[in-house]
Amino acid sequence: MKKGFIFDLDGVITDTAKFHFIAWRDLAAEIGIEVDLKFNEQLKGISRMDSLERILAYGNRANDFTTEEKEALAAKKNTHYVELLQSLSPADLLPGVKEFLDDARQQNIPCAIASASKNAPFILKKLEVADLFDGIVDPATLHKGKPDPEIFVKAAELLNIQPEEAIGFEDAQAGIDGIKACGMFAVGVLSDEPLHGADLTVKRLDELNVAELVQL
Ligand code: B16
Ligand code: MG
Repeated sequence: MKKGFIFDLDGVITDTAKFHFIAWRDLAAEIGIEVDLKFNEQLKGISRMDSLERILAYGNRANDFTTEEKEALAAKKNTHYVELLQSLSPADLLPGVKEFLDDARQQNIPCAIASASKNAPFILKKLEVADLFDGIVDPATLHKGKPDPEIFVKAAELLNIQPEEAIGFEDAQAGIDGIKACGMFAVGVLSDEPLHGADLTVKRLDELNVAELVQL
């Protein structure tokens, strides 16, 4: 029996990648770097500072900024990103998410968020689903990002269960790798790319039946 569900945020609960893209694209343009949607794929699931480092490397500017300057660039991107998030509403939940979370709640299956985003609590509030989660891992407490399993282990701890007792939902390969690395059952969601190692792949969460899933 599985005892809890652990969700990635961007790409599983809602699609914030489009807002990240606008904010990074504009920031990069200010320092003479052009990024496109294809490059943006590489930033999915990657932390804010690691995303900036990837953009600087892509524009051959990896050594052009001090740590303070990089922190200021990341902060500027985040201010713009948070402005864009103001328009989020429950209509921005991905299809089937609300139904699935409501089913889990009805069946007393606790849910947690394992997202690299420091904006996760704000995003969940805007989507009006914050009450449906029993825990959110604070990414500021992590030593390593995905594909390290740390974030998923911490999410299981928040639910007072073992990783093997949880089911993890992810749209990115790094996330699936992290889920599998701690012995969790992995559900791959919505990805255009094949997700290697996922135990199950679905397009929408309501393709799944909560009662059947917990029997796995
Ligand atoms: P923030 P996830 C990730 O969310 C995004 O996919 C990634 O593009 C972003 O850089 C990261 O969160 C950090 O977000 O700047 O808001 O702290 O897929 O892990 O839910
Ligand atoms: Mg994601």
